[in-house]
Amino acid sequence: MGRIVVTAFKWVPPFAKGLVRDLRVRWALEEAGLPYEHRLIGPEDQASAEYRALQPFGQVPVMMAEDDQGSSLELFESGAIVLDIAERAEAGDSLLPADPSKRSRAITWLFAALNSIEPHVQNLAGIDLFYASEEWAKLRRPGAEAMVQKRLSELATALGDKDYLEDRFTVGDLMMTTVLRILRHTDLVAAEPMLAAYLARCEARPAFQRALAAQMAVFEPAE
Ligand SMILES: N[C@@H](CCC(=O)N[C@@H](CS)C(=O)NCC(=O)O)C(=O)O
Repeated sequence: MGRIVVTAFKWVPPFAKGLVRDLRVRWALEEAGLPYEHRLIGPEDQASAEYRALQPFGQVPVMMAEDDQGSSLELFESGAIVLDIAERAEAGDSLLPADPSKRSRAITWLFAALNSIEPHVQNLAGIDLFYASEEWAKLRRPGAEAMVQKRLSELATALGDKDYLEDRFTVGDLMMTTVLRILRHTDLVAAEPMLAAYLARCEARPAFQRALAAQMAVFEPAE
């Protein structure tokens, strides 16, 4: 793989620092040992026709990758990007097992993170971070929180006493970790000790720490 560029925001409010979804892509690239650059964007870029051609919704992340022959690939959606990286990193077996059945199980967890857990987590985070003072949000919050608790309890049961969702760290754990992190303003993950330990285990990975430091360095540059 040739040059890799990932889009990220120049600025975000404090509640989003360390959670912006380019973190997923940075982490996958770090796990795969693929060097990358970032392109920092702001609201004008998000609205531009040029950026919309790369990301129809004006969001981050986008990954632009050139292959060694010079042809380029532009991808959006963090799940699709992370999977693409995992497939390219196959030789290193770093994010997806080589065995086809184990590979499908890992991909299943990636979808579970994005499709069965994140919508509920995002719903609660949206209520708390954007609408907390609205009357409707106060009424809706208990139900939204209960749904997250239910999903976390179910996830904790599936994890059991394993270190990872399958028998080793995969792209599914990477995505699940970034989804659980969205709840950091609550004590919901802490209320599930096995899940809290799992989250800490995944976050302790050196590749995660490098990815997080790279995102945070944009928002809080060293003096
Ligand atoms: N499903 C998309 C969601 C991307 C997303 O929500 N990006 C946020 C940052 S974490 C964003 O760009 N928000 C600004 C906006 O929606 O205008 C993905 O996973 O890539």
